[in-house]
Amino acid sequence: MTYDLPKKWTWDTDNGGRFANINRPNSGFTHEKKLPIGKHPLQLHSRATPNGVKVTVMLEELLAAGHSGAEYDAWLIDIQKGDQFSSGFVEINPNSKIPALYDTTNGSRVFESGAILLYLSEKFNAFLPKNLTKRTEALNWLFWLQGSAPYLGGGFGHFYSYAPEKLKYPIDRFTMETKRQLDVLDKNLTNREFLAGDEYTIADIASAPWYGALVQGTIYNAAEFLDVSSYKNVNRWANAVMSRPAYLRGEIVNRASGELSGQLHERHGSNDIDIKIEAKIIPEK
Ligand SMILES: N[C@@H](CCC(=O)N[C@@H](CS)C(=O)NCC(=O)O)C(=O)O
Repeated sequence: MTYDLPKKWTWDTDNGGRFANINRPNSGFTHEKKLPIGKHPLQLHSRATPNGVKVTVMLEELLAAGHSGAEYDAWLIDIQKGDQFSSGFVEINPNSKIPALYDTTNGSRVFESGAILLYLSEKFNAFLPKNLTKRTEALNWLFWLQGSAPYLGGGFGHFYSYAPEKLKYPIDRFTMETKRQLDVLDKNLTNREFLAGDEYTIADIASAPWYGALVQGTIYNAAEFLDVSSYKNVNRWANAVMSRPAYLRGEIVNRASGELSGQLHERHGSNDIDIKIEAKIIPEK
């Protein structure tokens, strides 16, 4: 199918795509609504998509490492309903995308998941090496992830899973790029336990919900199509990172889809997650 380009593009509000109801060609808030504020130092407004999971895993890792200042309230932003366009959310993220964080201890707003991971690692001095060369290697992979994942999610995932029609050109283009990225990761992990070396860092926390979930078949249902089992090192790394207790805790926070019993819309204390874990309702990996 070809597209007869008009001279000037106009917004077709009824393009049939899965996100047609929330996509718009402009920014800013659509309705007045303040964000709630809970009792903990950190207020997270998010949803358990791969970008959201990065942050809840980081917060659970910090708590597991004894940083009690990382206690947080996690509020659900229902992006399908347009919660990201409230005046309160736009105040902390003018880009209207989850995740966004508000730090009540100093009034900082933090948006962009990579910036949130960096902010938290600097605030708590954790999951980022102090040595400049090692720190830079971790940041190399963090920035690599932030630049690469949109080709996986917005490119491959969108055209393979969500677009109203299966179109060969974009699927081939983004499949090629996704496989190239998996190969980059696989080669990097040949002689390394983690992405930046022998230390677990925010680069791993950022990447597992995307490329780890991809090879484990939990996003886009594309394991066979992409032949994910051939990326042996990525599989080994994903299994190690994604079986960490903090990962298993973080990945259910702000979850509002899938099995009803596995959903945890809001988190206001560790007990909210404990109950889910004890009931063993987190799906087996
Ligand atoms: N670069 C951003 C991407 C965030 C993003 O794309 N969030 C998606 C969910 S994964 C979202 O909020 N979508 C809602 C929308 O597009 O209106 C980040 O890393 O934080």
